[in-house]
Amino acid sequence: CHGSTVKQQRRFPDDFIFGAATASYQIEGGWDADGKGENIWDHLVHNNPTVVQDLTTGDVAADSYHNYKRDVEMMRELGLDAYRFSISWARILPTGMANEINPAGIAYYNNLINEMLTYNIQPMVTLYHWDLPQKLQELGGFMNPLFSDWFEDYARVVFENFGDRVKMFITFNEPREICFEGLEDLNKAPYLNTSGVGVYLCAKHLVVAHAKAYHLYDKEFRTQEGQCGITISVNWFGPATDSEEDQVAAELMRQFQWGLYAEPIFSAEGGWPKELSETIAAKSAAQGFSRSRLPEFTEEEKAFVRGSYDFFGVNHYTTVLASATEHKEVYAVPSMMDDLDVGYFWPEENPASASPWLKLAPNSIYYALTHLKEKYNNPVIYITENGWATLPDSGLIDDDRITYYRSSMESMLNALDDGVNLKGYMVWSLLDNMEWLEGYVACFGLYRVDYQDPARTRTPRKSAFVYKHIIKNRFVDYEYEPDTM
Ligand code: GBH
Repeated sequence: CHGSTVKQQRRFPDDFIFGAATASYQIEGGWDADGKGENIWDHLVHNNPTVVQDLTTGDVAADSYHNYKRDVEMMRELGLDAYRFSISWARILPTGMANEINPAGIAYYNNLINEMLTYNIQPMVTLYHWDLPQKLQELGGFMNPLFSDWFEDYARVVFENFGDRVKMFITFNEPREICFEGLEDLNKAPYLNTSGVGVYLCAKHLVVAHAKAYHLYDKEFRTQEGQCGITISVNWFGPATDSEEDQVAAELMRQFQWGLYAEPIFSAEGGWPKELSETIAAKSAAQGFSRSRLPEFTEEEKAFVRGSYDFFGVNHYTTVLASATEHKEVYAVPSMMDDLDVGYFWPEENPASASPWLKLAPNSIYYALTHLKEKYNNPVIYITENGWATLPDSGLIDDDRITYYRSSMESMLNALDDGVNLKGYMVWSLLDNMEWLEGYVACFGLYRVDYQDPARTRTPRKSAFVYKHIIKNRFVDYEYEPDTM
Protein backbone atom coordinates (compact mmCIF):
# COMPACT_ATOMS: atom_id res chain seq x y z
CA CYS A 1 0.00 0.00 0.00
CA HIS A 2 2.25 2.78 -1.17
CA GLY A 3 1.69 6.27 0.08
CA SER A 4 0.66 4.91 3.45
CA THR A 5 2.04 6.76 6.43
CA VAL A 6 1.16 3.96 8.84
CA LYS A 7 4.31 2.98 10.66
CA GLN A 8 5.12 -0.71 10.78
CA GLN A 9 4.70 -1.89 14.38
CA ARG A 10 7.89 -3.32 15.80
CA ARG A 11 7.08 -6.49 17.71
CA PHE A 12 8.92 -8.54 20.29
CA PRO A 13 9.86 -12.05 19.07
CA ASP A 14 7.34 -14.78 19.92
CA ASP A 15 9.83 -16.57 22.16
CA PHE A 16 10.73 -13.39 24.08
CA ILE A 17 10.00 -13.96 27.79
CA PHE A 18 8.07 -11.31 29.72
CA GLY A 19 7.98 -11.58 33.48
CA ALA A 20 8.28 -9.88 36.83
CA ALA A 21 10.80 -10.13 39.67
CA THR A 22 10.94 -10.09 43.46
CA ALA A 23 13.40 -11.05 46.23
CA SER A 24 12.86 -13.19 49.33
CA TYR A 25 13.61 -10.67 52.09
CA GLN A 26 11.59 -7.97 50.38
CA ILE A 27 8.31 -9.92 50.13
CA GLU A 28 8.25 -13.14 52.17
CA GLY A 29 7.99 -12.11 55.80
CA GLY A 30 7.86 -15.20 58.02
CA TRP A 31 11.29 -14.15 59.19
CA ASP A 32 11.44 -16.82 61.93
CA ALA A 33 8.66 -19.13 60.70
CA ASP A 34 8.96 -22.91 60.74
CA GLY A 35 12.67 -23.22 61.46
CA LYS A 36 14.08 -20.43 59.29
CA GLY A 37 17.47 -19.15 60.50
CA GLU A 38 18.42 -15.53 61.03
CA ASN A 39 19.97 -13.65 58.12
CA ILE A 40 21.96 -10.42 57.94
CA TRP A 41 18.86 -8.32 57.21
CA ASP A 42 16.95 -9.78 60.17
CA HIS A 43 20.02 -9.10 62.27
CA LEU A 44 20.52 -5.54 61.03
CA VAL A 45 16.94 -4.30 61.35
CA HIS A 46 16.44 -5.93 64.77
CA ASN A 47 19.70 -4.73 66.30
CA ASN A 48 20.02 -1.37 64.58
CA PRO A 49 16.38 -0.37 63.89
CA THR A 50 17.04 3.27 63.04
CA VAL A 51 18.95 2.38 59.86
CA VAL A 52 15.70 1.91 57.93
CA GLN A 53 14.21 5.25 56.82
CA ASP A 54 10.68 4.60 58.11
CA LEU A 55 11.83 2.40 61.02
CA THR A 56 10.19 -0.69 59.50
CA THR A 57 11.44 -4.25 58.98
CA GLY A 58 10.84 -7.14 56.58
CA ASP A 59 9.47 -9.31 59.41
CA VAL A 60 6.11 -9.54 57.66
CA ALA A 61 6.54 -7.48 54.46
CA ALA A 62 3.97 -8.58 51.84
CA ASP A 63 3.74 -11.90 53.72
CA SER A 64 4.28 -13.91 50.56
CA TYR A 65 5.31 -16.81 52.80
CA HIS A 66 1.59 -17.19 53.40
CA ASN A 67 0.22 -15.48 50.28
CA TYR A 68 2.12 -17.26 47.51
CA LYS A 69 -1.07 -18.55 45.89
CA ARG A 70 -2.34 -15.02 45.48
CA ASP A 71 1.06 -14.04 44.03
CA VAL A 72 0.74 -16.78 41.40
CA GLU A 73 -2.83 -15.67 40.71
CA MET A 74 -1.45 -12.19 39.95
CA MET A 75 1.08 -13.70 37.54
CA ARG A 76 -1.84 -15.35 35.76
CA GLU A 77 -3.83 -12.11 35.71
CA LEU A 78 -0.88 -10.44 33.99
CA GLY A 79 -0.22 -13.33 31.62
CA LEU A 80 3.44 -13.60 32.66
CA ASP A 81 5.70 -16.07 30.86
CA ALA A 82 8.12 -16.15 33.80
CA TYR A 83 8.55 -15.07 37.40
CA ARG A 84 11.90 -14.35 38.98
CA PHE A 85 12.10 -14.89 42.75
CA SER A 86 14.95 -15.57 45.15
CA ILE A 87 15.49 -18.30 47.69
CA SER A 88 16.15 -17.34 51.28
CA TRP A 89 19.36 -19.22 52.09
CA ALA A 90 18.59 -19.32 55.84
CA ARG A 91 15.07 -20.57 55.22
CA ILE A 92 16.41 -23.80 53.74
CA LEU A 93 19.79 -23.92 55.56
CA PRO A 94 19.22 -22.21 58.93
CA THR A 95 22.94 -22.00 59.79
CA GLY A 96 24.04 -21.43 56.22
CA MET A 97 25.89 -24.73 56.05
CA ALA A 98 24.45 -27.79 54.34
CA ASN A 99 24.62 -30.11 57.37
CA GLU A 100 21.10 -29.11 58.41
CA ILE A 101 18.28 -28.75 55.88
CA ASN A 102 14.96 -27.22 56.96
CA PRO A 103 12.16 -29.30 55.38
CA ALA A 104 9.58 -26.51 55.84
CA GLY A 105 11.79 -24.19 53.77
CA ILE A 106 12.13 -26.73 50.97
CA ALA A 107 8.35 -27.28 51.10
CA TYR A 108 7.62 -23.56 50.74
CA TYR A 109 9.63 -23.25 47.51
CA ASN A 110 8.25 -26.55 46.20
CA ASN A 111 4.72 -25.25 46.73
CA LEU A 112 5.49 -21.96 44.99
CA ILE A 113 7.23 -23.63 42.04
CA ASN A 114 4.52 -26.25 41.61
CA GLU A 115 1.77 -23.64 41.76
CA MET A 116 3.55 -21.63 39.04
CA LEU A 117 4.09 -24.67 36.83
CA THR A 118 0.42 -25.62 37.08
CA TYR A 119 -0.26 -22.43 35.14
CA ASN A 120 2.76 -22.69 32.85
CA ILE A 121 4.71 -19.83 34.44
CA GLN A 122 8.42 -20.45 34.20
CA PRO A 123 10.45 -20.04 37.41
CA MET A 124 13.69 -18.04 37.27
CA VAL A 125 15.46 -18.61 40.58
CA THR A 126 18.03 -16.32 42.18
CA LEU A 127 20.13 -18.17 44.75
CA TYR A 128 21.34 -15.05 46.51
CA HIS A 129 19.52 -11.73 46.75
CA TRP A 130 21.32 -10.22 49.75
CA ASP A 131 20.04 -12.27 52.71
CA LEU A 132 23.16 -14.09 53.93
CA PRO A 133 22.68 -16.43 56.91
CA GLN A 134 23.92 -14.50 59.96
CA LYS A 135 26.08 -17.44 61.09
CA LEU A 136 28.10 -17.14 57.88
CA GLN A 137 28.46 -13.40 58.38
CA GLU A 138 29.94 -14.14 61.81
CA LEU A 139 32.59 -16.20 59.99
CA GLY A 140 33.42 -13.22 57.76
CA GLY A 141 30.78 -13.75 55.09
CA PHE A 142 31.97 -12.78 51.61
CA MET A 143 35.36 -11.72 53.01
CA ASN A 144 36.24 -15.30 53.99
CA PRO A 145 37.99 -17.13 51.11
CA LEU A 146 36.02 -20.26 52.05
CA PHE A 147 32.81 -18.43 51.18
CA SER A 148 32.85 -20.03 47.72
CA ASP A 149 32.71 -23.52 49.27
CA TRP A 150 29.71 -22.63 51.45
CA PHE A 151 27.98 -21.19 48.43
CA GLU A 152 28.72 -24.26 46.33
CA ASP A 153 27.23 -26.51 49.05
CA TYR A 154 24.12 -24.32 49.17
CA ALA A 155 23.85 -24.34 45.36
CA ARG A 156 23.93 -28.14 45.39
CA VAL A 157 20.98 -28.25 47.79
CA VAL A 158 19.07 -25.87 45.50
CA PHE A 159 19.88 -27.74 42.27
CA GLU A 160 19.10 -31.12 43.88
CA ASN A 161 15.77 -30.05 45.29
CA PHE A 162 14.41 -27.73 42.59
CA GLY A 163 16.45 -28.32 39.43
CA ASP A 164 14.05 -30.93 38.08
CA ARG A 165 11.51 -28.11 37.59
CA VAL A 166 13.58 -24.90 37.53
CA LYS A 167 15.44 -24.27 34.26
CA MET A 168 16.91 -20.83 34.94
CA PHE A 169 19.29 -20.21 37.82
CA ILE A 170 20.92 -16.90 38.76
CA THR A 171 23.73 -17.27 41.28
CA PHE A 172 23.98 -13.70 42.62
CA ASN A 173 21.90 -10.57 42.36
CA GLU A 174 24.05 -7.45 41.90
CA PRO A 175 27.59 -8.10 43.17
CA ARG A 176 28.30 -4.35 43.37
CA GLU A 177 25.48 -3.85 45.82
CA ILE A 178 26.63 -6.86 47.87
CA CYS A 179 30.30 -5.88 48.02
CA PHE A 180 30.35 -2.09 47.81
CA GLU A 181 27.04 -1.14 49.41
CA GLY A 182 27.24 -3.88 52.07
CA LEU A 183 30.91 -3.65 52.99
CA GLU A 184 31.82 -0.01 52.40
CA ASP A 185 28.92 2.30 51.61
CA LEU A 186 26.71 1.56 54.66
CA ASN A 187 23.74 1.17 52.31
CA LYS A 188 23.00 -2.55 52.77
CA ALA A 189 23.48 -5.29 55.38
CA PRO A 190 25.84 -6.27 56.94
CA TYR A 191 26.32 -2.50 57.21
CA LEU A 192 30.11 -2.59 57.55
CA ASN A 193 32.61 -0.05 56.32
CA THR A 194 35.77 -1.98 55.56
CA SER A 195 37.10 1.02 53.61
CA GLY A 196 38.73 0.03 50.36
CA VAL A 197 39.65 -3.52 51.40
CA GLY A 198 36.55 -5.68 51.97
CA VAL A 199 34.87 -4.64 48.72
CA TYR A 200 37.69 -6.19 46.70
CA LEU A 201 38.00 -9.36 48.80
CA CYS A 202 34.27 -9.76 48.33
CA ALA A 203 34.51 -9.21 44.57
CA LYS A 204 37.06 -11.98 44.21
CA HIS A 205 35.35 -14.51 46.48
CA LEU A 206 31.98 -13.75 44.89
CA VAL A 207 33.06 -14.38 41.31
CA VAL A 208 34.86 -17.58 42.36
CA ALA A 209 31.71 -18.69 44.26
CA HIS A 210 29.64 -17.95 41.17
CA ALA A 211 32.01 -20.03 39.05
CA LYS A 212 31.93 -22.94 41.52
CA ALA A 213 28.13 -23.00 41.39
CA TYR A 214 28.20 -22.70 37.59
CA HIS A 215 30.67 -25.58 37.17
CA LEU A 216 28.72 -27.69 39.64
CA TYR A 217 25.63 -27.16 37.53
CA ASP A 218 27.55 -27.75 34.31
CA LYS A 219 29.16 -31.00 35.48
CA GLU A 220 26.44 -32.62 37.56
CA PHE A 221 23.10 -31.06 36.65
CA ARG A 222 23.26 -30.41 32.89
CA THR A 223 20.96 -33.37 32.37
CA GLN A 224 18.24 -31.16 33.85
CA GLU A 225 18.68 -29.04 30.72
CA GLY A 226 18.60 -25.65 32.36
CA GLN A 227 20.84 -22.60 32.36
CA CYS A 228 22.96 -20.85 34.96
CA GLY A 229 24.03 -17.20 34.92
CA ILE A 230 24.59 -14.18 37.15
CA THR A 231 22.79 -10.83 37.43
CA ILE A 232 24.87 -7.64 37.50
CA SER A 233 23.54 -4.09 37.83
CA VAL A 234 24.51 -2.45 34.57
CA ASN A 235 23.18 1.06 34.42
CA TRP A 236 24.44 3.20 31.58
CA PHE A 237 27.47 5.30 32.56
CA GLY A 238 28.19 7.79 29.80
CA PRO A 239 30.67 10.69 29.60
CA ALA A 240 29.42 14.11 30.78
CA THR A 241 30.96 15.73 27.66
CA ASP A 242 32.71 14.45 24.53
CA SER A 243 36.11 15.37 25.95
CA GLU A 244 38.82 12.72 26.02
CA GLU A 245 39.15 12.95 29.81
CA ASP A 246 35.41 12.49 30.40
CA GLN A 247 35.44 9.45 28.12
CA VAL A 248 38.26 8.00 30.20
CA ALA A 249 36.32 8.85 33.39
CA ALA A 250 33.21 7.06 32.07
CA GLU A 251 35.21 3.95 31.18
CA LEU A 252 36.80 3.89 34.66
CA MET A 253 33.34 4.34 36.18
CA ARG A 254 32.03 1.34 34.21
CA GLN A 255 34.98 -0.75 35.35
CA PHE A 256 34.43 0.06 39.05
CA GLN A 257 30.62 -0.13 38.97
CA TRP A 258 30.19 -3.39 37.07
CA GLY A 259 33.33 -4.40 35.14
CA LEU A 260 34.91 -5.55 38.40
CA TYR A 261 32.35 -8.38 38.46
CA ALA A 262 31.63 -8.85 34.75
CA GLU A 263 35.14 -8.86 33.29
CA PRO A 264 36.44 -12.00 35.09
CA ILE A 265 33.38 -13.96 33.92
CA PHE A 266 32.45 -12.57 30.51
CA SER A 267 35.66 -11.24 28.91
CA ALA A 268 37.74 -13.36 26.54
CA GLU A 269 40.91 -12.84 28.64
CA GLY A 270 39.38 -13.19 32.10
CA GLY A 271 40.73 -11.45 35.21
CA TRP A 272 40.17 -7.88 36.39
CA PRO A 273 39.54 -4.86 34.16
CA LYS A 274 42.95 -3.46 33.21
CA GLU A 275 42.75 0.21 34.24
CA LEU A 276 40.88 -0.64 37.44
CA SER A 277 43.52 -3.11 38.52
CA GLU A 278 46.40 -0.73 37.65
CA THR A 279 44.69 2.12 39.50
CA ILE A 280 44.14 0.14 42.70
CA ALA A 281 47.68 -1.27 42.61
CA ALA A 282 49.20 2.19 42.20
CA LYS A 283 47.06 3.76 44.93
CA SER A 284 47.73 0.87 47.31
CA ALA A 285 51.49 1.22 46.80
CA ALA A 286 51.35 4.99 47.34
CA GLN A 287 49.35 4.41 50.53
CA GLY A 288 52.02 2.11 51.95
CA PHE A 289 50.31 -1.25 51.43
CA SER A 290 52.75 -4.04 50.65
CA ARG A 291 50.37 -5.48 48.06
CA SER A 292 47.39 -4.28 46.06
CA ARG A 293 44.13 -4.10 48.01
CA LEU A 294 42.67 -5.86 44.98
CA PRO A 295 43.60 -9.54 45.44
CA GLU A 296 45.06 -11.27 42.40
CA PHE A 297 43.73 -14.33 40.62
CA THR A 298 45.99 -17.33 40.06
CA GLU A 299 46.07 -18.39 36.38
CA GLU A 300 44.04 -21.42 37.40
CA GLU A 301 41.36 -19.30 39.09
CA LYS A 302 41.24 -16.96 36.11
CA ALA A 303 40.58 -19.84 33.73
CA PHE A 304 38.03 -21.36 36.13
CA VAL A 305 35.97 -18.15 36.30
CA ARG A 306 36.27 -17.13 32.65
CA GLY A 307 33.31 -18.29 30.55
CA SER A 308 31.32 -19.56 33.56
CA TYR A 309 27.93 -18.46 32.24
CA ASP A 310 25.03 -19.46 30.05
CA PHE A 311 23.57 -15.94 30.06
CA PHE A 312 24.19 -12.41 31.35
CA GLY A 313 21.46 -11.13 33.68
CA VAL A 314 21.22 -7.34 33.61
CA ASN A 315 19.44 -5.16 36.15
CA HIS A 316 19.00 -1.83 34.46
CA TYR A 317 17.35 1.29 35.86
CA THR A 318 18.87 4.53 34.68
CA THR A 319 21.71 6.59 33.18
CA VAL A 320 24.45 8.28 35.20
CA LEU A 321 27.03 10.62 33.66
CA ALA A 322 30.72 10.59 34.60
CA SER A 323 33.01 13.60 34.71
CA ALA A 324 36.76 13.90 35.20
CA THR A 325 36.46 17.35 36.78
CA GLU A 326 32.89 18.20 37.89
CA HIS A 327 30.76 16.85 40.78
CA LYS A 328 33.75 15.37 42.56
CA GLU A 329 33.60 14.63 46.25
CA VAL A 330 36.29 14.00 48.83
CA TYR A 331 36.30 10.40 49.96
CA ALA A 332 37.95 8.50 52.81
CA VAL A 333 41.39 7.05 52.06
CA PRO A 334 41.55 4.23 51.25
CA SER A 335 38.15 3.57 49.71
CA MET A 336 36.73 2.36 46.43
CA MET A 337 35.32 5.77 45.60
CA ASP A 338 38.72 7.34 46.25
CA ASP A 339 40.32 4.71 44.01
CA LEU A 340 37.81 5.56 41.29
CA ASP A 341 38.10 9.33 41.79
CA VAL A 342 35.49 10.30 39.18
CA GLY A 343 32.60 12.76 39.52
CA TYR A 344 29.09 11.65 38.58
CA PHE A 345 25.56 13.02 38.31
CA TRP A 346 22.09 12.28 36.97
CA PRO A 347 21.18 14.33 33.88
CA GLU A 348 19.08 17.29 35.03
CA GLU A 349 16.49 17.02 32.26
CA ASN A 350 15.53 13.41 33.06
CA PRO A 351 12.23 13.01 34.98
CA ALA A 352 12.65 11.88 38.61
CA SER A 353 10.89 8.99 40.37
CA ALA A 354 10.16 8.70 44.08
CA SER A 355 13.69 7.31 44.56
CA PRO A 356 16.44 9.92 44.24
CA TRP A 357 18.78 7.65 42.25
CA LEU A 358 16.18 6.68 39.67
CA LYS A 359 15.36 8.91 36.68
CA LEU A 360 13.84 8.12 33.32
CA ALA A 361 16.70 8.14 30.79
CA PRO A 362 15.51 7.61 27.20
CA ASN A 363 17.18 4.71 25.40
CA SER A 364 19.31 3.91 28.44
CA ILE A 365 18.82 0.16 27.99
CA TYR A 366 19.96 0.40 24.36
CA TYR A 367 23.26 2.08 25.29
CA ALA A 368 24.01 -0.44 28.04
CA LEU A 369 23.10 -3.56 26.04
CA THR A 370 24.84 -2.60 22.79
CA HIS A 371 27.94 -1.86 24.90
CA LEU A 372 27.79 -5.34 26.48
CA LYS A 373 27.22 -6.90 23.06
CA GLU A 374 30.42 -5.35 21.67
CA LYS A 375 32.49 -5.92 24.78
CA TYR A 376 31.57 -9.52 25.52
CA ASN A 377 30.95 -11.07 22.12
CA ASN A 378 27.17 -10.84 22.05
CA PRO A 379 26.18 -12.97 25.05
CA VAL A 380 22.61 -14.11 25.67
CA ILE A 381 21.10 -11.38 27.86
CA TYR A 382 18.05 -11.27 30.07
CA ILE A 383 16.96 -8.03 31.68
CA THR A 384 16.25 -9.39 35.15
CA GLU A 385 15.08 -6.07 36.67
CA ASN A 386 13.81 -2.73 35.41
CA GLY A 387 11.28 -0.58 37.23
CA TRP A 388 10.03 2.71 38.59
CA ALA A 389 9.38 4.02 42.11
CA THR A 390 6.24 5.86 43.19
CA LEU A 391 5.21 7.22 46.60
CA PRO A 392 3.04 5.03 48.87
CA ASP A 393 0.07 7.43 48.85
CA SER A 394 0.08 8.07 45.10
CA GLY A 395 -2.95 5.90 44.33
CA LEU A 396 -3.44 3.32 41.61
CA ILE A 397 -3.09 5.58 38.57
CA ASP A 398 0.64 5.36 37.92
CA ASP A 399 1.03 7.05 34.53
CA ASP A 400 4.69 7.87 35.20
CA ARG A 401 5.45 4.16 35.67
CA ILE A 402 3.64 3.41 32.40
CA THR A 403 5.68 6.06 30.59
CA TYR A 404 8.86 4.53 32.01
CA TYR A 405 7.90 1.00 30.91
CA ARG A 406 6.96 2.11 27.42
CA SER A 407 10.27 3.91 27.13
CA SER A 408 12.10 0.74 28.25
CA MET A 409 10.20 -1.30 25.64
CA GLU A 410 11.23 1.06 22.82
CA SER A 411 14.80 0.93 24.03
CA MET A 412 14.76 -2.89 24.03
CA LEU A 413 13.31 -2.97 20.51
CA ASN A 414 16.16 -0.68 19.41
CA ALA A 415 18.65 -3.09 20.99
CA LEU A 416 17.00 -6.08 19.30
CA ASP A 417 17.17 -4.24 15.95
CA ASP A 418 20.93 -3.89 16.50
CA GLY A 419 21.30 -7.63 17.02
CA VAL A 420 21.56 -7.70 20.81
CA ASN A 421 20.87 -11.27 21.95
CA LEU A 422 18.14 -10.19 24.37
CA LYS A 423 15.82 -13.02 25.33
CA GLY A 424 13.61 -11.67 28.08
CA TYR A 425 12.54 -8.89 30.40
CA MET A 426 11.47 -8.96 34.05
CA VAL A 427 9.90 -5.87 35.58
CA TRP A 428 10.76 -4.86 39.10
CA SER A 429 8.45 -5.59 40.69
CA LEU A 430 5.38 -7.84 40.73
CA LEU A 431 4.20 -6.18 43.94
CA ASP A 432 5.24 -3.50 46.42
CA ASN A 433 7.93 -4.68 48.80
CA MET A 434 10.46 -3.82 51.47
CA GLU A 435 12.84 -1.46 49.70
CA TRP A 436 15.87 -2.18 51.94
CA LEU A 437 17.02 0.94 53.82
CA GLU A 438 14.20 2.94 52.18
CA GLY A 439 11.66 0.68 53.92
CA TYR A 440 8.16 1.03 52.48
CA VAL A 441 8.64 4.62 51.31
CA ALA A 442 9.35 3.73 47.67
CA CYS A 443 6.87 1.46 45.85
CA PHE A 444 7.87 -0.49 42.75
CA GLY A 445 4.88 -2.83 42.37
CA LEU A 446 2.56 -3.45 39.45
CA TYR A 447 0.32 -4.41 42.38
CA ARG A 448 -0.15 -2.19 45.40
CA VAL A 449 0.10 -3.93 48.77
CA ASP A 450 -2.09 -2.69 51.64
CA TYR A 451 0.21 -2.86 54.67
CA GLN A 452 -2.57 -1.65 56.98
CA ASP A 453 -4.45 -4.84 56.22
CA PRO A 454 -3.23 -8.00 58.02
CA ALA A 455 -4.14 -9.95 54.85
CA ARG A 456 -1.79 -7.71 52.85
CA THR A 457 -4.38 -7.31 50.09
CA ARG A 458 -2.89 -6.77 46.62
CA THR A 459 -4.58 -4.45 44.07
CA PRO A 460 -3.42 -3.93 40.48
CA ARG A 461 -2.22 -0.47 39.48
CA LYS A 462 -2.96 0.93 36.02
CA SER A 463 0.51 -0.17 34.92
CA ALA A 464 -0.48 -3.80 35.55
CA PHE A 465 -3.19 -3.56 32.87
CA VAL A 466 -0.83 -1.85 30.43
CA TYR A 467 1.89 -4.46 30.98
CA LYS A 468 -0.68 -7.23 30.48
CA HIS A 469 -1.69 -5.62 27.19
CA ILE A 470 1.94 -5.38 26.03
CA ILE A 471 2.64 -9.02 26.92
CA LYS A 472 -0.44 -10.18 25.04
CA ASN A 473 0.17 -8.11 21.91
CA ARG A 474 3.99 -7.96 21.89
CA PHE A 475 4.25 -4.35 20.77
CA VAL A 476 4.16 -0.97 22.52
CA ASP A 477 0.64 0.40 22.28
CA TYR A 478 0.68 4.09 23.19
CA GLU A 479 -3.06 4.52 22.67
CA TYR A 480 -4.14 1.77 25.03
CA GLU A 481 -6.14 2.83 28.10
CA PRO A 482 -7.49 0.10 30.39
CA ASP A 483 -11.26 0.40 30.72
CA THR A 484 -11.31 -1.36 34.08
CA MET A 485 -9.73 1.56 35.95
C1 GBH B 1 17.68 -3.33 42.69
O1 GBH B 1 18.89 -2.66 42.86
C2 GBH B 1 17.58 -4.46 43.67
O2 GBH B 1 18.04 -5.66 43.10
C3 GBH B 1 16.20 -4.65 44.25
O3 GBH B 1 16.27 -5.50 45.34
C4 GBH B 1 15.61 -3.32 44.59
O4 GBH B 1 14.38 -3.41 45.25
C5 GBH B 1 15.47 -2.55 43.31
O5 GBH B 1 16.72 -2.36 42.73
C6 GBH B 1 14.88 -1.15 43.48
O6 GBH B 1 15.74 -0.34 44.22
O7 GBH B 1 20.67 6.34 46.34
O8 GBH B 1 22.86 6.77 45.53
O9 GBH B 1 22.60 5.55 47.54
C7 GBH B 1 19.07 -1.54 42.00
C8 GBH B 1 20.39 -0.88 42.20
C9 GBH B 1 21.79 0.49 43.44
C10 GBH B 1 19.49 0.99 43.43
C11 GBH B 1 21.97 1.40 44.61
C12 GBH B 1 19.66 1.88 44.64
C13 GBH B 1 21.14 3.34 45.76
C14 GBH B 1 22.08 4.39 45.29
N1 GBH B 1 20.46 -0.06 43.39
N2 GBH B 1 20.97 2.43 44.64
S1 GBH B 1 22.03 5.85 46.26
